[in-house]
Amino acid sequence: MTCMTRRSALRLALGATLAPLGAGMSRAASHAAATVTISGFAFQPAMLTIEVGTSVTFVNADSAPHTATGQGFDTGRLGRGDEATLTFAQPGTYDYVCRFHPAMTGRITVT
Ligand SMILES: [Cu+2]
Repeated sequence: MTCMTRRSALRLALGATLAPLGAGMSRAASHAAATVTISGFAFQPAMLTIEVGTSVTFVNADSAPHTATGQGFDTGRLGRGDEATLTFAQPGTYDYVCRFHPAMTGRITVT
């Protein structure tokens, strides 16, 4: 359902969006990227809508460790300043929480 890298795939994904006009709408040329920042014990934005194939980078800006954990994906433990990138390859609604702080919730809608 998803794939992830612990390293920053964000730059690669951004590079892919710079395909010239006229390259068509092939999947390889349409990789988009989004960021969810974890700050103040909250996901920002908590509600995010993206297109299929978009890579979402979760960045932990808090001192406390967090995760973004949903059905079929998990960033794993993110310490201060850590980030993880997940690519959402299937449409759907993905609710997620922080495993350490279950009151932290978010939703990614993939269209
Ligand atoms: Cu947390």
